[in-house]
Amino acid sequence: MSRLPISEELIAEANARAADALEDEYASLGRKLERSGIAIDAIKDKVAGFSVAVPSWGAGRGGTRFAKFPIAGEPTTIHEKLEDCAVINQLSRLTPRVSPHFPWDKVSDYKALREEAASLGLGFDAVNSNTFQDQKDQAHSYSTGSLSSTIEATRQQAVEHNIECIEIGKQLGSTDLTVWVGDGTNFPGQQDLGRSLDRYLDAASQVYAALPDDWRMLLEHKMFEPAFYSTVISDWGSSILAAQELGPKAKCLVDLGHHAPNVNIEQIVARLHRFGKLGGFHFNDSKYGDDDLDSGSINPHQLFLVFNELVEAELAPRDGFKPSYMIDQSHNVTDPIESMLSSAEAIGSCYAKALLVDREALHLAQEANDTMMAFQALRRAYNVDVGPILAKARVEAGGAADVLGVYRESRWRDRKAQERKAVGLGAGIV
Ligand SMILES: [Mn+2]
Repeated sequence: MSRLPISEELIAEANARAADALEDEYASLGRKLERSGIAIDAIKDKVAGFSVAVPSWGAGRGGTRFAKFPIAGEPTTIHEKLEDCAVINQLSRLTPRVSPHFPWDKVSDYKALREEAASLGLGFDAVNSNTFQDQKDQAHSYSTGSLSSTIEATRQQAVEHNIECIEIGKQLGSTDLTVWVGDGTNFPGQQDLGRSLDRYLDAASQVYAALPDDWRMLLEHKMFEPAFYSTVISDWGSSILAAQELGPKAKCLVDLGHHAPNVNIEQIVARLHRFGKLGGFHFNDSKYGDDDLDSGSINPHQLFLVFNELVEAELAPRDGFKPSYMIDQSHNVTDPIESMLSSAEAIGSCYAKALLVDREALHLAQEANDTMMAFQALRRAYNVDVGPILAKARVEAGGAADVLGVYRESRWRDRKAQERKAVGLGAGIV
């Protein structure tokens, strides 16, 4: 039985107040797009079919490496996190899946957890393993590495943890295992750069061997942090080489914030797709070397250019192109629900804008080396305010025209502050 968290009457009343303005703006945009030969309803239907997963850990207030500042009513258990994720999806209708992280989200009964999620209108996305921090009562420390550790027993422990994540994921209905390791070094000479990769590949192949036929292993690279001199899977080059060596079920996952500053990430997307290795995407934004700001908050144009490549990939799929999209952010100064509502809107908007690109005009200009017209084909789409398309798709699916307005009106966080136990002043999770 469905038990969606926000009152449906509240949403309906707010949508009724916004209906005239939305119809007017949607009709006006429809006429504008019609003049370019674009049917607005077709774009709206594509947007309605688009979704991005939210991470269970994103529902809580994150932190920097130094501290976190909890807010009243923050979720502390996977059950409370699911409730908050259900709010995001109920209002936005863009985030129907949650990506869990183990052992953070461990429970005794995963069948029950799957049913609980389903009753909130949610499913589960990729499962994430965690070998970048030690857990209580853990036999071997990951302080000097996990899948690439020089210590065989530590590598074995990391392999077994990943296989346990697959077993949990099978019960939750997941079909992807995302593997990011914090393995790396802080000093030149600390580890042999070649042999550490050998050890990683050997251990990762044992995880790969445990994948069910319909599963994928998504390798997430990160240039630095927590290791600051070298990381084992540092860039898309290391990632695709590892994925190619592991086999067809191994794909690369691109996190927008895990590159050197100013790297051309849209080109990486195109490259990985060219070789059938683009498996997933983590959305966030960054200004310096960070990777946790809200999607589209700093550089929405880059997000659009990434989606331009993803839409190109959709139109020319290779090797069963089925990217797993997830928001991966840390919310330090906002209500996490509000950040993810805003981020889902930013991500959906860039997808919609990429759909508006006149591909024929773009490709013709590219072939003719007409640089300005090729650029203008992108610029025209980027400049369109697609807000009414997203709002219309949301409202038709039962979501809210004004997601943040209805969320605030619901007083969800205030109400949860009365019910939930307070969060401690823990260390930050990056
Ligand atoms: Mn990530």
